Amino acid sequence: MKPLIITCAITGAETTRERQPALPITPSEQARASRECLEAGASVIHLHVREDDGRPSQRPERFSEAITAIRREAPGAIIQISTGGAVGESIENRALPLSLKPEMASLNLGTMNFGEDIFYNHPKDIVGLAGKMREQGVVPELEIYEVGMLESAFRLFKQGVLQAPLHVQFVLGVPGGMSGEPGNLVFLVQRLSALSSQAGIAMPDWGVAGIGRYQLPLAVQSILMGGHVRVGFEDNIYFSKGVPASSNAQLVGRVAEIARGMGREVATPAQARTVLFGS
Ligand code: KMH
Ligand code: ZN
Repeated sequence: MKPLIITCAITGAETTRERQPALPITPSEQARASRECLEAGASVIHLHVREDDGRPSQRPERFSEAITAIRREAPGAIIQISTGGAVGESIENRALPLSLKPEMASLNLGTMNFGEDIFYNHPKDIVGLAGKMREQGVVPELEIYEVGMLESAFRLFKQGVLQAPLHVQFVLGVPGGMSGEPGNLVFLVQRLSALSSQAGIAMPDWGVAGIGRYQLPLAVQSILMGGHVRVGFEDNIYFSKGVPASSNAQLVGRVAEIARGMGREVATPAQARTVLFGS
């Protein structure tokens, strides 16, 4: 099996300091959290930014400050910026940080209910974001919340909007998307395999981000199934039932330890770059 790539979604757009006191908000807090995550076994940082008062932001200047701080303190990190932003953010603003040419960016493949909100991803906007990523040399990570979005991704691949190798992240457990029950991940991976064969491409690397209580069981399942893992305060603020995690790195460290205990090597940032970009 390939070494395990651990992504940490350190901040997100919805988690608050009130609910998770260790949430990194400022660029220097995000840089420190990223360093700790890399030391604990992560290689990719999924990045949202906030203004100083905690409001979610897509301002490129703020992304630039955060990226500069992270590069200084955690130089190996693969930085993946969010083009999802916060629910309700305009598509124009969501695209803005792509101008910074990060190594990777998230690309959300469909509209869905998102808890009590609606997360809008119009087909033309998905195509538009994918085109901007291509222009800027940014590698998309495909955020898949249910099986229809996976099928949409392959439609876009056939149309030439997306290129191989595809990088798939199953995000399971959002109320409105597929839950994180074990059978759902098995089904999605089987569909990914079948769709890849039909499209004549190698099985893409894939990972899973479990929301809330699904984070740990899906991580373990993914380690076993040969996938990669995302953890972090964007998706889950608890270490165990009712016990908040002390840091993002604590969540990363637990997954790294479980993986090593199960005989799966944890990727360094250099190894993760080889798996993701072939370089
Ligand atoms: N904040 C969510 C509505 C992404 O980063 O691309 C969307 C999200 C996905 O976080
Ligand atoms: Zn995100």
